[in-house]
Amino acid sequence: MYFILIMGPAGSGKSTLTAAFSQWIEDHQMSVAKVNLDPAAEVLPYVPDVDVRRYVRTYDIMIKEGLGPNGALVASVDLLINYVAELVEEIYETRSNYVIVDMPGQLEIVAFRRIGPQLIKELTKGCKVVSLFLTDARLVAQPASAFSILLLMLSTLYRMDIPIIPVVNKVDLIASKETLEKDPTILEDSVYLFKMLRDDYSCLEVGALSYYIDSDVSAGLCRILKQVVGDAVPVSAREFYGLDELYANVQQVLAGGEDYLTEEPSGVL
Ligand SMILES: Nc1nc2c(ncn2[C@@H]2O[C@H](COP(=O)(O)OP(=O)(O)OP(=O)(O)O)[C@@H](O)[C@H]2O)c(=O)[nH]1
Ligand SMILES: [Mg+2]
Repeated sequence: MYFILIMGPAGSGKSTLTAAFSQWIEDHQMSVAKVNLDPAAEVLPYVPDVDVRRYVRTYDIMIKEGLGPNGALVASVDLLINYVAELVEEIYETRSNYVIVDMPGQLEIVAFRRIGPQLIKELTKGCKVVSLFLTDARLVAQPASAFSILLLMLSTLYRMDIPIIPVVNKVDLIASKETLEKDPTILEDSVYLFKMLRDDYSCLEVGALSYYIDSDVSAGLCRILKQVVGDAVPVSAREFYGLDELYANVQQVLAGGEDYLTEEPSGVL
C-alpha cells in the first residue's frame, strides 16, 4: 500500500486532482482508495472511500464551540487524532494498491502545526509515502510568488519529513491542452516556477528584484530547493493533462521508477 498525500494552498485543486488521479490509476488497472481528510469539505468531486467527516465536521465545531471557520478547522483536525485507529482500519480494509489523501485546504495545519504531521505519521505507519505539493499555475507565474511558494514547500518538508513533488495545476488556464501537447515549453516562458527550478540565472534574477534580499541568497536557496524538491510537474486536473508524467514521478519516489504491477507490493498489512 502506497500513500499519496495531496496538499497545497486553499483552492489549488487538491480535491479535483484526487478525483482525476484516482480515475487515472483505476483506468490503468490498479486499485486506489480515496481518503477525504478535510473535515471542512462541503461538496467533493469524488466519492470518498474513507471520509473524516464521519467522525468530525468543522461546521459542527464552529456552532458548538462558537469558533470562526479557521479556528474551527484547526480544532477539528486536533479532534481527528482521537479517531486514528478507526481511520487506519477503514483504510486497510480497502486493500488497495494506492491511497490518495485529500488534505485540508488550510496549509497551516501541515506547514506550521504539529498535529498534521502527527496524524499523517499515524495513518501511514509502515508504508511508503509521497506528497504532492499542488499550486495554481497563476499563483506561481510571477518570480516573487513562485519563490514564496517554494519556501512554503520547504517549511512543509521540514515539518512533514516526507518527499515532496511540486505539482503546478490548472495549466489549462495558461494554454489549451492541444497547444501544450504540441509544445510543452510554452509553460517555461509563462510560469516562473519552472524556470527557477531549472536554471540558476532565474533565481539570481529574483534576488535582484528584491530591495532587501541579496541575489546570492536567492541563488543559494534555489540550489537547496532544486536539490530537495526537484523539477515541478505541470498538470491540469480538470483536463486530465500531465497525469502520465505525474504517475512516473510518483513511482520514481515510491518505488525507484518501477511500475506498481511489476513490483512486490510492500507494506500491505
Ligand atoms: N481551470 C482549472 N480549474 C481547476 C483545475 N483543478 C481545479 N480547478 C478548479 O479550482 C477550484 C478549486 O478546486 P478544488 O479541487 O476544490 O481545490 P482544493 O484545493 O481542494 O480547495 P480547498 O480544499 O478548499 O483548499 C474549483 O472550481 C475547481 O473546479 C484545473 O486543472 N483547471
Ligand atoms: Mg478540497
